Amino acid sequence: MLAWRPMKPHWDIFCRVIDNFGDIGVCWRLARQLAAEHHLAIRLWVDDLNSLKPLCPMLDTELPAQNIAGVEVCQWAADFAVDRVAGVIIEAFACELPVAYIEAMAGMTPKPHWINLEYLTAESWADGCHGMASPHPSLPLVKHFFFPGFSAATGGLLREKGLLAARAATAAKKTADESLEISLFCYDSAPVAELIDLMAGSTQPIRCHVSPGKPLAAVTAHLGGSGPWQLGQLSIEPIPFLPLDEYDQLLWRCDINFVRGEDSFLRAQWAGKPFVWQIYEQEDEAHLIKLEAFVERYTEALPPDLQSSLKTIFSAWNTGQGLASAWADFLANQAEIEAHTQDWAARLAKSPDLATALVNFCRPKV
Ligand code: TRH
Repeated sequence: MLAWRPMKPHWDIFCRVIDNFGDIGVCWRLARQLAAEHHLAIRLWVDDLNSLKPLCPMLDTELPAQNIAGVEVCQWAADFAVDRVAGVIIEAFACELPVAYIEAMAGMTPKPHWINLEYLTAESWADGCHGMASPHPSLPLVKHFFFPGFSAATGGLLREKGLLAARAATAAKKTADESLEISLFCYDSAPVAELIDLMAGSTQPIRCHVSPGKPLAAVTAHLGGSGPWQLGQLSIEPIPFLPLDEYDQLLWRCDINFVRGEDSFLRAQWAGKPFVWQIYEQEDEAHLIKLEAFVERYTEALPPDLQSSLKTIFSAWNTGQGLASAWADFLANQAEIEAHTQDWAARLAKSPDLATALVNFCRPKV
């Protein structure tokens, strides 16, 4: 006899790629997790499948729709036609849903949940804005703002179930290696040339893995050629863009990770290794306030010397000022910074993850 199974609730996630990989990185990660851990029928609408391809090589960019990892990945084309309205709609980063879809939402009873998923910030104003309702000016619809964040008053952070356990299991297998392994993922505005010169003066062997695109462009601008390069004890190796989960493995394996934007920045925290974050630049240097808000939170439990060491390296990497002394100090405190980052990740992991918080937020109220 066939067992009766309730239909999976439908969620639609809309993602418009602004630039780089962060918008799609966050949406793809969230979509996968909602499907795998919360057993939801997820459609991910992406306007630029080419930006997802490097993170998810099995994607066929020619197909209008395909099922990967339990997610229906759909091309969000200009001639978007509404075939059904989901119970929960996630508009990622205020990407503006198709007008026809909004009108179809307004015709539903009950009305679907409409969530605007915002960018991650450690700034305290996110506490007050998380969950805020924004009624549509003319239709009977309400959109809610969902803020990822570091405090209990926000929607939390993306973290897959078992992530820290998987990291710990990999760490247990790592063999001792005397070289310092570094991953480099940054924008081309970072002081990469200065970092290379500093690393080249090291007496300890260093292996630096450079991601393609802007990080590699910054390295080649300084060294010429196409690599790999050997400068004294420093070897610099261009690496391919890794599928999402393989990138985690790289972050877990390296001793120091240079990361950027939003998603790699968070993954470096889950990796529990010393990391240096290059924040995505905004107009009028607004990003520096966002950077400071994070660094304050991340370092608040530390003694003044370690606090200063971290503040200095984050500032130097983002402003290009004072990298030489900041780097020396960061390296001198590497072991303490690693212990702190492990504690930080463990502390963050005690809060509900973002996907679970979203599911709870959109649970039908009885
Ligand atoms: O690529 P980013 O700079 O992306 C963004 C966007 O620019 C976005 O518009 C902006 O608002 C946001 O930053 C703050 O950095 P991010 O967020 O780290 O995204 C990179 C993604 O690529 C992330 O999901 C990790 C993934 N990745 C891989 O899967 N493999 C790799 O080898 C690398 C280097 C990254």
